[in-house]
Amino acid sequence: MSRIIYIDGEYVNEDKAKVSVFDHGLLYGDGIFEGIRAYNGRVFKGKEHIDRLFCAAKALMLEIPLTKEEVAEVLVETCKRNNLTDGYIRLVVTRGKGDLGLSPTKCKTATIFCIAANITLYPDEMYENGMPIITASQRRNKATIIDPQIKSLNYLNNILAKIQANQAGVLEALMLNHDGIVAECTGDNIFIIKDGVIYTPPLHVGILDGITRNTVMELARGLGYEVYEKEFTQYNLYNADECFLTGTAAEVIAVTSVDQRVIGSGKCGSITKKLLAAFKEHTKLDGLEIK
Ligand code: PXG
Repeated sequence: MSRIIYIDGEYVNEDKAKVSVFDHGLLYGDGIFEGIRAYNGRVFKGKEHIDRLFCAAKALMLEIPLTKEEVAEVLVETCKRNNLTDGYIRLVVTRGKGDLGLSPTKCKTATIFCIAANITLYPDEMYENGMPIITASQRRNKATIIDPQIKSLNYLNNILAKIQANQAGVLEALMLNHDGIVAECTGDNIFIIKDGVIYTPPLHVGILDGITRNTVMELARGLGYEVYEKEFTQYNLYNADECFLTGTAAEVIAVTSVDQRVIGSGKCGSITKKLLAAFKEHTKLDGLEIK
């Protein structure tokens, strides 16, 4: 079945959804995106994703040709037209069609498109048993150069780390920041648990302000756990009792070894299991209704 794609004000068949070779999103990675989930007929954390998109646009002086309300409508309508109640939505805004040359002055209007489809990052078995990861030698972008809070179309930093994961035979890589402090993974935020207390790196380390990260912190506090945004090192990670990753695509997944050091019992830990269950439950309730 051909998908229906939203592009620049129209809903068209997948084969008609085309972007110009002069689009600066393609030529220079000049654009931003959001990866969003739909669960149970709702666009999960739709408002939060739209807010983050507009913040990134502001930082890049990129004018989104729709209001936040109109973007919300596009998310819902794209799901509806694809009969999707559970799935993955990719929303992309580029600087638009210009000409050759870096300057965006020739790009009259931004290109905006939305795909509603599916995504499977990791096998089901890993959600039960956890996954091994490695540390990439590639460091996360420094916030003073390209702020990782901007979810831009330039993911080369993360892709280089992902290549290292693939080469090591694992599915995800940990990225340290410029100073060697644990930052995040290529497409997920990281948490550790030690003596019943939950820690995740603070934003100033240079990470994406993950929407799943914020949701899990709230859920964990609601369950009575102490949660701290605190810097930690690989040493702290290797010696943690539990470790897990969060992301829209990854959801919540336990990490059972890092650089061949077994984390805790080597199984998905009991607190991680509770958070996984709480997250799953929460996804059924939250978000913009697809109707
Ligand atoms: N860090 C980075 C660098 C990300 O790209 C997250 C953390 C998690 O943020 P959210 O808001 O989703 O909880 C992301 C988001 C993929 C893929 O194909 C990954 C993301 C988005 C889209 C696709 O792996 N990660």
